[in-house]
Amino acid sequence: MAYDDNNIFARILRGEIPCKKVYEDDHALAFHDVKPQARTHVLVIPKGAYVSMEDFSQRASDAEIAGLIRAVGKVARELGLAESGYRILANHGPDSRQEVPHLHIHIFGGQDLGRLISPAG
Ligand code: DGP
Repeated sequence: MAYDDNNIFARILRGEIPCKKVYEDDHALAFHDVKPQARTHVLVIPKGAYVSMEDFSQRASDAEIAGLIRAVGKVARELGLAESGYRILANHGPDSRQEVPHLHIHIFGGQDLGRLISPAG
């Protein structure tokens, strides 16, 4: 799938659409999800143009990959979730129901998140 320069997160990165920013560095931007699904729900995105983890894991440089993963850990710590715990999730493709075609790692926390179980089939 080709990267769409006009997806909503590309526009947030360009500053065309506002976001509630929680963190930014050379490789990553983190902001609150507009439709939170937990008491704390933040998205961490790479600054590069990657559709999803499938794309990122193939094309991103080691520095970009390290930068994104370090940012996820840092954001979770800065949100005060390191002790209580958190869940990360990245959707790729139709079966996951990925909506925004720019890689984003969800961080959920601030409450008991329950078990991650969904019956197969
Ligand atoms: P996914 O299903 O993994 O593609 O999740 C997309 C998430 O992005 C969803 O939880 C809602 C969030 N989202 C969509 N549009 C916006 C927006 O304009 N701003 C912010 N902050 N979040 C958005």
